[in-house]
Amino acid sequence: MSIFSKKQTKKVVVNAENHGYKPDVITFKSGKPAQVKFIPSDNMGCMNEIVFKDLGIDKVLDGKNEVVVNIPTDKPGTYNFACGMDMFHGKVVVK
Ligand SMILES: [Cu+2]
Repeated sequence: MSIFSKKQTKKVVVNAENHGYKPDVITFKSGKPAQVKFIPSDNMGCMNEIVFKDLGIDKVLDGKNEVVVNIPTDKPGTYNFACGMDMFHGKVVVK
């Protein structure tokens, strides 16, 4: 087992008819690689884009494939994310 197997992975379901992101707050411990997997649903609505403004990330959610976003964990911090229209919100907290 290498240190890389210790990656932290958390899933977020994207559903425009169910208040957006579930869960909408995700926490990670600092110092270990971390990723958020966005899981599409049947009700993507306008949520077909995921934007982490602070990280310069803007990805397409096509409603079919999971989308992985890597989160920097070198220091504690909070990274907000939103749909492309900035209507639905969530945040990733690195503690
Ligand atoms: Cu939207």
